[in-house]
Amino acid sequence: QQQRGVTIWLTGFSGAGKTTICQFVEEKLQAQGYKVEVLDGDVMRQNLCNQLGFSKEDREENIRRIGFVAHLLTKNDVIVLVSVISPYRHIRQQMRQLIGNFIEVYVNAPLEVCERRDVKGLYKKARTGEIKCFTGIDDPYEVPLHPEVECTTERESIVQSANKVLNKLEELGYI
Ligand code: GGZ
Repeated sequence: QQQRGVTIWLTGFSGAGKTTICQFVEEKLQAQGYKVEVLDGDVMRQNLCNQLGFSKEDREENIRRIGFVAHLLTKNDVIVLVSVISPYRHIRQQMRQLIGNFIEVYVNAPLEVCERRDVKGLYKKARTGEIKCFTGIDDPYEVPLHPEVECTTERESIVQSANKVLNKLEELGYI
């Protein structure tokens, strides 16, 4: 049976666990023989989306470009994992309309937890003002209202979070 394309859109704060969940889901799916592609904001900003900053306009442009690639891949029956903060609800909604086969995953960790983890030291820089417009500190994040999946990463393991995503894929008949 032919694989059907779908985009799994992970949204949440920096440090919430989006990338880690993606990597785990990617490995599981690849091991089962599925074609998978990960589009990670941090990586995309080094190539397709270089020159883009973190103003509202630039974030929207970043999401539009990544969403367009996700759309093309989804049309070609790839399972796409998109990992971007994507703080604006209306753009996420636009991407849902564009892509069609769309699963929104809210990677939910309280700001204080992300800040405590501070894997890359970015929150510290945001607090001292070295980085401006940092999501959650001095820039907005609009919480998803009806995500298909919610991962509360401070209370569940990576395996549990990843399984929620995999179960949803199964439930919707993509795997
Ligand atoms: C938020 C920032 C910022 C600001 C740099 N605000 O956790 P990371 O480090 O590795 O990933 C974050 C990434 C955010 O890029 P996205 O493409 O996901 O953002 S958006 O969807 O809003 O376009 C973070 C780092 O870049 N970073 N400056 N000011 N995150």
